Amino acid sequence: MIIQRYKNNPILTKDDVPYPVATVHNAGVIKHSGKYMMLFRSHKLNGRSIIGLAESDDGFNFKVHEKPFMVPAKEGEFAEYEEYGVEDPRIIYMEGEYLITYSAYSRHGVRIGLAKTKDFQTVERFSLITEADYRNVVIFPGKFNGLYARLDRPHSEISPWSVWISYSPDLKYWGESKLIMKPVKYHWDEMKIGPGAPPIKTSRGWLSIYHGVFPTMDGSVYRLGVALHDLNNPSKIIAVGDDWILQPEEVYEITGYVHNVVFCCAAVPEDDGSIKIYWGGADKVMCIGTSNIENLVDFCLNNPRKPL
Ligand code: BMA
Repeated sequence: MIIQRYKNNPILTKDDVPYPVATVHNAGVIKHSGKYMMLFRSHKLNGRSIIGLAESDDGFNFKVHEKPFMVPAKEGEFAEYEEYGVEDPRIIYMEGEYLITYSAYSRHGVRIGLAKTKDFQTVERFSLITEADYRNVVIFPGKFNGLYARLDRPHSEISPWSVWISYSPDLKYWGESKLIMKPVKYHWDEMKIGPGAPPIKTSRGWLSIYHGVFPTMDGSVYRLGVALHDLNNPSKIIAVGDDWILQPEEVYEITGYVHNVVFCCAAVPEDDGSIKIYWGGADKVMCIGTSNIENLVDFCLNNPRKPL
């Protein structure tokens, strides 16, 4: 197994949250001032989602803050687009601040919001950075020819949902969009794929953990895979690992709010070359596993499938 599940999974559940929620899942995690900060999604008891904050000294044992970190905006330009909830945050650090991308749901569809924080005490919404029918936006923690870059996942009726890249000079206006990775027919990711954790810089390329979905008679199965992007030109995919790196196997991944789901929004690289990978189990609990960064890069390179 390329990922070792932590023996005390799940690491966070609704019972750890001091306000009423039905789930704790799909969390972004990043290190801040020596602590691991986790922004997790919870379904409220009306079925709509909010984002909570938990923190930890070791990345495994988290304590949840008394109040949610982000709830749907009540006024201003975001309110109309967050009416149905805020979901699946991803966090990166750049230029002195943390950038949080999240899905904003409303009667108009799902689009992506970008919020910023410096200290995880206060949060400021910056901009809605896509129109409707986008999810899973991860921003690279680096610039390319002066431009920010993101992986995104527009919906499509004609072609299976795929990973695209877009660029921006200011985080607000995005363009130069290009399709870079597609699902493969009769493969574990044949139905749709989407970016997972924000990409991690390695000496051999940007390592990107993504999710892939396979349709079965019993509903969809969500698994995780890895891809490697060129260091200087992230629209070029060097290799995609052919096999999944994680699939639902434990009880807390097979049954929950939505069964057979492992869904990743975060991975934290450590100085010793290990990596902590966080995933939601069955849309209900938070889990962690560890792996080795170079082993994951080898996993892409040794047995690759075509990106397109
Ligand atoms: C996706 C999103 C994720 C969720 C997954 C599995 O479409 O809604 O937030 O984890 O389905 O239910």
